[in-house]
Amino acid sequence: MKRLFLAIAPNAAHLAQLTRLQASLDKQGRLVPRDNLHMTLAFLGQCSDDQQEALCDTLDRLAHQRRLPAFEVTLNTLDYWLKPKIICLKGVARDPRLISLFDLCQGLAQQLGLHTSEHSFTPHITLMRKAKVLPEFKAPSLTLCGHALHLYHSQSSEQGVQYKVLASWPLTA
Ligand code: 2AM
Repeated sequence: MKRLFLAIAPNAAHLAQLTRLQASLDKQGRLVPRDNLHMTLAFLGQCSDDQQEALCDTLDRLAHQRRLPAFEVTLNTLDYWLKPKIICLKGVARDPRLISLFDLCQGLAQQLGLHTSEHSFTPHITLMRKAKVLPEFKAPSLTLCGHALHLYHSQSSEQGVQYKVLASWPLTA
């Protein structure tokens, strides 16, 4: 079994902005390493090899049929989420293509009997974990263009959590 999730990776320019933003956060928490910054579309939880294969086959087919839409989303608000104790940069899913991609990922997770989100979708990138308080400054605005969907394997090691990309699919403009 593998702990998997589907997500979008920020490009180099966005990573630079996000790490600058992280540097200005109070050090009361654990910063997410640069290589781990991502925007989750579906946390799938523990997946068997069969579930992973079925998921990848379906996404291969949908990508081939150009049914995975590219999208834009603006993340411009810093928030502190009390329950997971994270600080994230969040936005609102206004682009219908992003909403349909989120619905599609959640639908696939449901069909395969995997974890699905119990919350409405708030696009966000987690910047800090085990955070204590929300910093009081205005966040920069960052507009992400989703051009590829990645399947990540989340692996815990002594060095911390590592995310490995197992497969990627192009999103069609
Ligand atoms: P996050 O995007 O809010 O940080 C990989 O672990 C990703 O899946 C993380 O980015 C995390 O959310 C999300 N995730 C981890 N555990 C989760 C859970 N139990 N429910 C929902 N999402 C989870």
